[in-house]
Amino acid sequence: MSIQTVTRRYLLAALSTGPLLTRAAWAKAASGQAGTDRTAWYREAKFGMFIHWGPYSLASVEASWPIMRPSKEFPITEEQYRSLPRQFNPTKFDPHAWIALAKSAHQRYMVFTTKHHDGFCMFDSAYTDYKITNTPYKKDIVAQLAEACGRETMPLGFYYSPPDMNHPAFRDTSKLSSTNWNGEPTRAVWPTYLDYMELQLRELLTRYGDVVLIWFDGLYNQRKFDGERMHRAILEMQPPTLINNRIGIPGDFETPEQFLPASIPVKGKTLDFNHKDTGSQPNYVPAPEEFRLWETCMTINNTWAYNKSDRDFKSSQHLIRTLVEVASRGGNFLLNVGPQPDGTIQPEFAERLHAIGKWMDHNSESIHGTTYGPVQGLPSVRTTAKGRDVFIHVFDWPAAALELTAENLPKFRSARLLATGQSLDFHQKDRRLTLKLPAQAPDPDVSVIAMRAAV
Ligand code: H79
Repeated sequence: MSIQTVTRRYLLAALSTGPLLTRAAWAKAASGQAGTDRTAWYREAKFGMFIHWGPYSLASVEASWPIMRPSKEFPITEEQYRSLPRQFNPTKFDPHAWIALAKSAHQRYMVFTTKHHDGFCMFDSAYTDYKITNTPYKKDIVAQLAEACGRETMPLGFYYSPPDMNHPAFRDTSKLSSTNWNGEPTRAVWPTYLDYMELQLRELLTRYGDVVLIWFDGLYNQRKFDGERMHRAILEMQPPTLINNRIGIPGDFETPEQFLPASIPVKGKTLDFNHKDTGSQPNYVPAPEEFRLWETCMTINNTWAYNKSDRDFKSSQHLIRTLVEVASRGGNFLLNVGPQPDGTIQPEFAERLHAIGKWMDHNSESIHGTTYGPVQGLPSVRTTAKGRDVFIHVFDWPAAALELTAENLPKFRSARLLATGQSLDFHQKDRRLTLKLPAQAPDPDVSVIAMRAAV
């Protein structure tokens, strides 16, 4: 199909979309003043499942990067990579099994790769042939996942990559992706690529029920994607949809990738994908209006896509502590799985999610619905807070007593071990809290003490 034909199709489809939201109505929705706080559910959820899955999963190579940055690490030619959809037939794909696994870990939302940088669509887009319905599998994966999530009340968000190696208006596709993977926005056809993006976003936001968030990706020169226009299109379709910060303009939340910010992110200070340092002190506790919402996304091993030779799994304890660590600084934790080519999730991932779930069975109260706690920057102790409760997470259990000194601790009325309900003796003098503890840590991974403030 020529670019001209494609363009005409875009224009026809664009004309048939619904009424436009006025810019003022959009701005209001975007700034969270449309009534309730759009981010309320997300702040409550805290813990989500990221899913990277596509034909690349067949080859045990990372998603898209093997053709954008060929290297010894990614041993596949662009031609081989591009032939993978012809073999993609995940007969064991069962969205209910994914949801059951997420629920067992107490994860409260999912984010799925509808299109990675390679441009392959896991949904039946009308605007490309490079898509799931043209594989031996034939069925729309996104539709099945969305249907199952709708039935089982699992909030679903869509990862959508602005960079697109397959689209001839994004880059000259007669060349290798490695030569022009950052796109060619100076070519005359570039606007047709932006049309394509907008139309696909409209498909994703009109066909698959509620889309709780759009997760854009790609880290370089994102201004070229006209983020304002894409935000407007998304919020016209679904005003509550949250949008991350990777399309060149600020979003609803920041997205540190594979790391945690060293302190609580605050407005007006640098925080981008490679800045661990947020510009504030490790023990700084911002006022609520200073806080910037954020989400760390992280892999369980070292790869986003399924890779049979990546055996470098983080331990369950490490993952539980990371979840606690993220929550203690007010963030969300989006933990990735890369399903196998057949659609199932490998046992090493499932085991770890089950282990997190076992910890959450007893301790989720200290995570869900909480925000950063009043004590920051201490070794081996992390706090979260919710209403009148402060949750003290202890990594290294002290011999007999736990002493905390902090400026802003409220006067407490009671203390109990969250996992067992056992009350603990404590006293407070000036800024110091002393808790008497049992000899044994109630939990080898993280023990939680729930403190209730006296009003
Ligand atoms: O989808 C996952 C990654 O593919 C994507 N974001 C997550 C969620 C991502 N896009 N850009 N980046 C990650 C950062 C880029 C890292 C790079 Fe590299 C370092 C690109 C080139 C050098 C990693 C290492 C990829 C190729 C070599």
